[in-house]
Amino acid sequence: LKHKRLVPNDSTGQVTSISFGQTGPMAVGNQSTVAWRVIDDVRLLADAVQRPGYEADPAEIATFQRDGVVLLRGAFAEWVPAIAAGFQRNLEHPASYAFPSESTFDHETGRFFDSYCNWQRIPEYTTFVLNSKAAAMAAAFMGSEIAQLFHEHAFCKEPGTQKQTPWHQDLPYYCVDGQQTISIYMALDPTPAETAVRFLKGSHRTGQLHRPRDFMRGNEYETSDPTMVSTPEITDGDDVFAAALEPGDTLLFDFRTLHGTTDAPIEQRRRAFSTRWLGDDVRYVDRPGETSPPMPDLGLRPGEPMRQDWFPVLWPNSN
Ligand SMILES: O=C(O)CCC(=O)C(=O)O
Repeated sequence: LKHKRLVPNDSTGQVTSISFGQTGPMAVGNQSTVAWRVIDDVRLLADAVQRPGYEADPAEIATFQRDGVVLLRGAFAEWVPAIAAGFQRNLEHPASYAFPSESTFDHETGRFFDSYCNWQRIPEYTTFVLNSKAAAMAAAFMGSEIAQLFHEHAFCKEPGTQKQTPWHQDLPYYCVDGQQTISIYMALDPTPAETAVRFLKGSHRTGQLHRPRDFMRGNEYETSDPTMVSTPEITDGDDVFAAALEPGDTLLFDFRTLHGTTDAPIEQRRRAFSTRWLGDDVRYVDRPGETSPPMPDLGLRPGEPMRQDWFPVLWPNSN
């Protein structure tokens, strides 16, 4: 199968053009463009800035812990224009940012784009992670002393797209393991419930990890991890959470919560911006297959905490 792919054009691994080619079985989002790390030691920057606290509603925390997902209406409404402006550059110049991925084939309509690990390259994202209440919110909902930033991830489906986001958990794609994890996913556009990301309630508590899936084809990654199982088909009878979203509405979900979408056509551009957070019990894990992102130079042994010079602890404030 042919699809759009980013091709490094010289020995630096920098990508300046999108061309077409045959690809292997892996996801297309992990090809080398620019380096995702720009700052040698992010602790210095993190320590220079204070972040606000967050008074979480105990009932909302209980919902998150029980269902693996909770919706906070309007939680980040004031951030929408800035984050959307930052994302626009990423959409227009994918190869200038890290891990861009096009998940629609040429014969399909619309565009399903995502890109991640750009918080050091997009000043609006830098400002959000360093200054917003997201870090304190993440710690409160995870029931964790700390909130350590893993990365951010932005998604866009353009009008005409009918590509389903395959049902998946995020944890099996990542080189981390733990029970205290959270994604803070902010809608940037009005989104009807039919096309919004939806969640299988309670799926974070089954103890099962499901094999990662390629967003373009929907097929499972080839992985030798014998403990992972296939993703079940989610049907109307399942206990699914789905809601229409307005810009700034925010879904909090555990890395283990199964989520995906229908293939209902997108009528209005639908963008979302997610930050991914690690709590007290999260540790590095060696996954047999490819991880998102691949981090061959991370230099950690299984069981070690993620390094704070790459992944800043943003809650609590350091002083
Ligand atoms: O917005 C979507 O369709 C997918 C979002 C997603 O998979 C995620 O944030 O992990």
